[in-house]
Amino acid sequence: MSQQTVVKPRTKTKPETQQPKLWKVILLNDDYTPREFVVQVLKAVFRMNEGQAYRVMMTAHQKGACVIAVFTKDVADTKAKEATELGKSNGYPLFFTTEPEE
Ligand code: TYC
Repeated sequence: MSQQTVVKPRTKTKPETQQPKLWKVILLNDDYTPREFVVQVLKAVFRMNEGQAYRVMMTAHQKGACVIAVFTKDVADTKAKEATELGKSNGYPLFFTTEPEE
């Protein structure tokens, strides 16, 4: 039997995989939530260490807002809600919001 190389036409059938859009979780400043409480929430919900949490809290405190991290939409929404609820259940107006990355 003679050896032949059969070259199949390369037609692309699989579409390129799209990266899901990432969402920022943003901490907003307020005048009532104690600084130490904000740090505790950042450590608990966003797994930050003391130093990271303190810097993010101080940035929000001084500038009005601070981006904490980016996640898929589901995770960003869940974490923002969980962190906001922690403030609410302790009587504080602490607020976390989300917005899509460019
Ligand atoms: N501004 C608050 C205070 O002076 C502390 C604070 C910091 C609250 C950051 C919210 O996102 C925040 N007690």
